Parts: sequence; C-alpha cells; structure tokens
Amino acid sequence: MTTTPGQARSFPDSFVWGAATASYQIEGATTEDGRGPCIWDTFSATPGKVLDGHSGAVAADHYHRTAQDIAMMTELGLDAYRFSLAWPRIQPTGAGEFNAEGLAFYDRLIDDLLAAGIDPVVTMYHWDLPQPLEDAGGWPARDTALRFADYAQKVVESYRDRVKVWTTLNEPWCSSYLGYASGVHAPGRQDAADALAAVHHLNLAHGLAGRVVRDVLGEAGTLSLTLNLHVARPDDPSKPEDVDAARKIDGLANRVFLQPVLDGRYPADVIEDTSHLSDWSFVRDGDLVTTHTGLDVLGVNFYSTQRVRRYVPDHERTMADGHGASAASAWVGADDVEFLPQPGPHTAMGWNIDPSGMTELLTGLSRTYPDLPLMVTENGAAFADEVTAAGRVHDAERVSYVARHVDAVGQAMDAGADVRGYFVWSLMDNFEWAYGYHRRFGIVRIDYETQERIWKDSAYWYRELVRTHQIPAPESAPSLA
Ligand code: PNW
Repeated sequence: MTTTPGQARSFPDSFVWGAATASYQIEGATTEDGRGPCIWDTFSATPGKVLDGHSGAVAADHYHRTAQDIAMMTELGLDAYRFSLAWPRIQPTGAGEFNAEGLAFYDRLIDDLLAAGIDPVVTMYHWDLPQPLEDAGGWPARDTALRFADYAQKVVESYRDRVKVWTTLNEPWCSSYLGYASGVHAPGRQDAADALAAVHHLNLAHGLAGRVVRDVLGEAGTLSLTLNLHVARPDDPSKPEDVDAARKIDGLANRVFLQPVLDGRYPADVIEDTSHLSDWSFVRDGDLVTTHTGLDVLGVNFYSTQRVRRYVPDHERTMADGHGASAASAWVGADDVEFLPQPGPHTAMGWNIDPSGMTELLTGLSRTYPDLPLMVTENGAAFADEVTAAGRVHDAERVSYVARHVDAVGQAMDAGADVRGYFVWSLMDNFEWAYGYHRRFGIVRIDYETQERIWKDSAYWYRELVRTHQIPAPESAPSLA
C-alpha cells in the first residue's frame, strides 16, 4: 500500500470498510417486547443528567426500521456493520430468564445482514447495563462480571453459526471512569475507589466472556475488545514532570486495559498512583489468568488527542472564583495532571482535530504488540449540520475529518501497522449520551420528527471510498447525489 505524492492512497482489497452504531443510541423501543430497564433509561430520566432531558426511548427508531437501515448499508456498499446487543433486551433483569423476543430481534438482524452480504461485527456490551444489576452494585461489584459471562454464553451460543467477530466490551474506560468517577455517564456515581473496582470487573468480564468465545467457537471465532485509547502528549517534553503526567494518563486510560488482557498483569505504576484510593484487593488469585485472553484483533476508537502537564494548584484562584468544590474528575489518582486546551480546529464536541494522533496510536500499538491485528472500530465527528432548502447536508467538515483520519490510518499501515479495517462513527445520527440529540455524528442524518434518513455529503463520499478503496477527492461527494 505505497503512495507517491499526487497519487491517491489505496487500501488493500481485504481491508474492511464499515460503519458503527450502538443499541441504546439508535434502537428506541425501550419498553417493547419484554426489554428490561437499563442504567441509561434511569440516568436519562434523572433531571440534569442528559441535555434537555433527552433519552433513548425513541432514538432513531432502528428497532422498527432495520430493513430500511440495512438497505441503506447495502447502498453504501459496506463490507461490515458494527452494532451492539442490548443486554436488557436479551436478559431483561441481567440474570436468569432470557427473552425470546429480544434474541429474535438480533437473530433477524444478523440474518438480514448476511443476506445483504454485510458481515455482522457484534459488540456484547455498549453501556446498557440492566438496571437490576446496577441496583445490586453495578460494575464495582464482582458479581456483575459473572452475570456478564452467563449473558455472553447465551448470545455466543445463539449466534455462533453466523457471527465470527465477537467484541466483548466497548470502551470500558467510559463505563468505569465516566460512569463511576466523574458521573457524567450512567449510572452517574462519583467514587474513585468504585471506578477502579469497575475497571477490574470490566477486565474480568472481558476475560470470562472471551473464554466463552474461545470455548464455543475455537478457531472459527475472532475475539476482540474495543478500547478508546488516549494519545496524551506532554506539554513540554523536556520537562520530566510533564512526561510523568503523560505516563499517568497512559497508565489509567490505556495500559490498565491493555495489559491484563494482552500481558496478564496490571501496570505497577497505576496501582501505585492510585494506592491512596484503593488497595486493589478486588483483584483475586487467578483473575489475571482469566483476563489474559489475548486478542485476535484489537478494536481502536479514536477521535482526538490530549496535551497534559503537571498541575500546580492555585488555591487563591480556586477559592475566589467559587470553583473550590469542582466537578469530580474521571482521572482518578491523577489530580496533579492538567489537561490543556488544544489549538483548533475543534469538532462540535470541543474535541481538537489531530489526525497525527491516529497514526501515532496505531504505530505505537503495533510496536508494543507486533503480532496484534488492529481494527479502527470508531472514528468520526460531530458538527453543526444544516439542511439546505433542497434537503441536502453539505457536511464538508465531516468529509475532511474522515478523509484525513483514513489517510492517517494509511500512513500507519505504511509504517508497518497491521490495520484490518475502518468503521466510521456513525452510520446515522443518534443519542449522543449526555448530549442527547444535540450532537450529530452520522454520515446519514436523522430527522427526529419524521425519522427520515437523509444522506449527508459524507455518506456519498464514504460510498466512493468503500467502492474504490481509495480516498476520493472531497468534491466528488455532492456530484453523486
Ligand atoms: C464513544 N470521552 O464515546 C462511544 O463508543 C460512542 O458510543 C460515542 O457515541 C462516540 O464515542 C462519540 O462520543 C465516547 O469523554 C464518549 O472521552 C466520551 C468520550 C470518549 C468516547
């Protein structure tokens, strides 16, 4: 996959092009056909937690529109579709009885995808924890990992003949630290020790579910885990304290998830950095054998980069401006790390656009784990899309964002990284967690009044990319309409 200047970059024929979604973000139908309540139903019904009180109750109504949505994927020419199974649909209380209607919904979805020639890439857990499991302690409780193993057994056995790629978890960083430390995600708890226990029980859940995939499918299965790895650069690389700040973030965000799975251990520096918060006694004998599944492919979600330095607390300022009791941080054990504002441009999330981080992340991973295939399971951007009088969405910024990041993936491949595919986030606009419907990541627009699907320019452009395996010129998008 070599490129000379002026020549379009092209990707191998075997490279997988896809789009991604998640159950709670698109399905709606949260009380239909026996689905049980999940932590995001509860959280979004709690005043002040989600912007404007939005919830996933209707979302993009995908539950009732799967045929139309698969037809759209076919038109886009996708090789694969990454989606998640709603645990509360399949096992409404998170324990015991399974729900035949929930199982049947994904059964049909998988069949219809295969009939359309689209590979289903299944994530078992994308944050919709059954509420009864949260009531019993949630991810800080060890039992949640054991319950997850039972659920995994059921879904892998149910779809084993048709689903090859099994991703256990999506972004356990978010589930643990945003759910239990900063509390900006469901269930909205704020306790650093709980967040660390959640980290371990999510790793354990991966390990137990990974064992199921290996036992049931053997060589026929592809075991995966998707992480939102952070590229945190020291503000001043010549300052040891800034380099140390970056090390801390790398530990808490990346190595604490990678190492138990790929190396069978926890990073000693993370345990030390957090020792004033937790004694890590939740790690029991044998756990690290369980978590140490290895992976057939690592899923990488990438959006942005971070710049960090050693934080020197300014007590006078904090007290004067009334921010003494500041919001809880997601970065447990890193109170002395400051995240600096990044130069623009930024997306509508306020995240800076820095494709070099994608190349750095993928090449870094392939240096640390030379035999580990990689897959970009999410990359994309929210922008303030507008619909023209003619009903078009000229999202040139999104086209540019995706083009530059796909090129950055190509650069990592040129440098030797074994990247097998790319999934744009997202196939369609959806419930963007704490931001509700106020952030749009789709290459297809959802009109939430009519549930109409409207192709943005980026969708036409992406179709060209998928068809040619080359990065199309940005102008080629609208002309295809
Ligand atoms: C990921 N952060 O979430 C998720 O996998 C998707 O469900 C989500 O829609 C997408 O990225 C866009 O946000 C993240 O605060 C949420 O760093 C928050 C963060 C990162 C990823």
